[in-house]
Amino acid sequence: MSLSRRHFLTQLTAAAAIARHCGMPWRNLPWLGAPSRPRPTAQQLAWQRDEFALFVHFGVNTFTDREWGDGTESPLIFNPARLDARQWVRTAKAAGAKSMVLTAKHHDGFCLWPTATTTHSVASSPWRNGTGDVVREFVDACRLEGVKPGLYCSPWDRNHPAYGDSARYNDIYMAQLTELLTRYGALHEVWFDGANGEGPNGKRQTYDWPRTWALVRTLQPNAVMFSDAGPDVRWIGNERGVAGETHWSTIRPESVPYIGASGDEVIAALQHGHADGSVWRPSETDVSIRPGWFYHAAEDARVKRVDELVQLYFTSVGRNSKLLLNVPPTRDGVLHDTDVARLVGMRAAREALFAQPLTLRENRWRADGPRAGTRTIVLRTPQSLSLLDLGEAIEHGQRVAAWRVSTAGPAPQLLASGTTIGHRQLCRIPATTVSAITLRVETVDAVQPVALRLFA
Ligand code: IPT
Repeated sequence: MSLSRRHFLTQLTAAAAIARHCGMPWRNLPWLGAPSRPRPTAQQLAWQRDEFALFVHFGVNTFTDREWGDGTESPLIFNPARLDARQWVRTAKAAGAKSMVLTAKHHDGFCLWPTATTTHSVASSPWRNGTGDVVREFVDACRLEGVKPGLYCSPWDRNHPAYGDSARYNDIYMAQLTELLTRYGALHEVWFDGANGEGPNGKRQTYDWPRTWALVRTLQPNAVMFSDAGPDVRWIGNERGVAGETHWSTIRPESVPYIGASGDEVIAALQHGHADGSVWRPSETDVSIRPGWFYHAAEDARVKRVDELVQLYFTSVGRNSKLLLNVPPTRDGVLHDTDVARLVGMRAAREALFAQPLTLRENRWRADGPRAGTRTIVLRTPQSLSLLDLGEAIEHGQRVAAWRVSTAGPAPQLLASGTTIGHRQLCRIPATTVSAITLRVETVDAVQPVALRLFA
């Protein structure tokens, strides 16, 4: 059988399966011949469908009360009395997170694993008498609890003497990444921070990103790579936890010319993406549960409230992004009780919001020409509606550019409207008693069914 015939039959089989899911004859699915648009790899799709991950900032800054160490810290200060990575990971699970990212090396250059590239690591610390490995304990805990591990390795290194001697430091950085990417099993995400505070008279390092990304692709082919410029996942453009209301997973790569680029146009591109973007690069919304990224006892009374954490879920996951929520371990090496309680509360509050799906009598979709569609939902009885949960089948790309939800009937009442949908669009509305609903979407090219779930 020729490849093209086999490809067509595969497409047809997939279409039939989706048609059955949507309760419509497959031949009505117009996107079989739809113009091709960027779409996620299997790894990007799985990464986004996880929706929520925990970030763990831990290192010498935990012991100096700083946010950016300057590389002069002594390894002797690193000595968490009761480090418990199992507690970190169990907390992540209790919060509903599916993956985690640990800062294996932050800007101060202190390595949380024994490395051959520098003595500025746990091997020179009193912790576990210099025989400890935080990265090992973290990935082992993740695997025991079924949570996907990711690692952050700061390109900026304020301790290593080679930093600024670009060729030499790039070799050092490749060696550090090689240790992290080969010793600790499969990784879900590799995180490249673009932060760099070197002033004009500071050390100027020219990184080799093609070499770096090729190394990760080779050693960890199933990991997604984060940075402002991807290649797989982009930054959202702020640390407040707020994705743009219009939010495309596609982007024009030239709009973010390099990692660490700033300026209104770059931030707008990160915040919103582009409908005509040539690459699929979904966003990660990173934000901390506390004012800082590292633990500071002075911030124990400033941990975000449950309602604030739920709102972050709506402004990230609810806007077609992924939430990476940072929770910093204390100097003892455990997550603070207050943080744990707020994370557990966030999950309970989220689950309560989605606990009462409305009971439907009818739920049908129809394409209205090549670039519009309508979903009509009839309820079994009039019910109170306060939460809309919309979603595109992003495995086929993202297409919706405008949507609106109204009551059905002779005098439709607009309940909510927006622009993009993507993986997920969450919208809270004032409680309204409804009997039937219509969702109308307009797309940038071919139309595909859009899911709509209704909650009390
Ligand atoms: C900022 C970096 O410049 C950016 O590249 C990205 O890594 C981001 O952090 C992640 O939050 S630096 C921050 C002080 C805005």
